Amino acid sequence: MASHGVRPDILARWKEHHLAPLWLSPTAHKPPPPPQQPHLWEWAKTRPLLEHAFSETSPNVVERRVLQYLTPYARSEHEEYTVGAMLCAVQCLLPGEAARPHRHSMGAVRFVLEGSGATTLVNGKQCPMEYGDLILTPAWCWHEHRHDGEAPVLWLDALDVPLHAYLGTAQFQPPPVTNLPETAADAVFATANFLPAETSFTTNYSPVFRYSYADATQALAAAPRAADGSRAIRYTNPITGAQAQPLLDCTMLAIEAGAATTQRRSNASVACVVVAGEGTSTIGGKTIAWREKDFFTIPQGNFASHAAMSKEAHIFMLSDRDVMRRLGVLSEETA
Ligand code: 1HN
Repeated sequence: MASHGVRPDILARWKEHHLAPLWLSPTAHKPPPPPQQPHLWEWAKTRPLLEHAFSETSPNVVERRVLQYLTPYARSEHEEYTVGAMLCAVQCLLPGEAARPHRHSMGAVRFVLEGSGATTLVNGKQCPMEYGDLILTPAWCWHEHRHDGEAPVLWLDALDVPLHAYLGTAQFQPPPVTNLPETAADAVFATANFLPAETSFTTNYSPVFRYSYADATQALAAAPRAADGSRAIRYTNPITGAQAQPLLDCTMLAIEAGAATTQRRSNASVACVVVAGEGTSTIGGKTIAWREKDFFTIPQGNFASHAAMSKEAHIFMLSDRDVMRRLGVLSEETA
């Protein structure tokens, strides 16, 4: 009775006509599978591997010199994602190089990991890229990268690519640049946190494109402590108060030396970059040790808690919780 009484020839005929009995579905009316395990990409191992991409190609040839952080849990090699609804990657730009302007329906954020002197232009507005800075390139904004510095610049890219892939809404436009917003008030203050009082906004994206690490550090120090003693800030759109980049919620967590955060769990997934310090995270019963620039995932459904060792640790976190929230299915709990 392997097929619950259905004769093999009937099953075969159903299959031929693209029909399948729900009672043989591996998922329907069954408990969900256990959560995916976290995955850690240690910078010490990743960094030398990125070096090969420097010599292997250039942005002139391949649009962007990007190595993707791909989940070990993909069901096929065509399924490209890092965790949940996010695709994360490392992009490299060498001194003198430029990556031409383009735009796409996917929203992206950049988080600088190494090097100095590169600039991302978002709708023509210059955003300097220094360690720990967050640069937004909202959906359909033209963006290009330039580097006039002395040493390679590397940054984390995070995009809502997997969601667009699922929805069939992924679109890409190469140059020439068209419909660039002209001296629009939305972009004038792209690199500041202050806006003229009379500014009126016609865009639905953040008028701030660059959030410096210096500003984030200051905001963290001023943020109230949670019950577990940690501090956290959310990168926000100053006009709406909502998260800075729709679908990619960005926060920074500060944990004092020797302290640990309370265990939390969500049906959203999180991608983490260690910006400062070293410590451990216990995620779904697995403990990983991390240090500066390491990258790790907290797949949905796992309890996670983070502990800092010798000095205050800063962890930059990206979450797809806004996707769940907008759909009315977000669930979060503290142990
Ligand atoms: C992309 O357009 C960029 O513009 C970076 O810098 C990473 C990963 C997947 C798809 C498009 C960029 C990307 C990407």
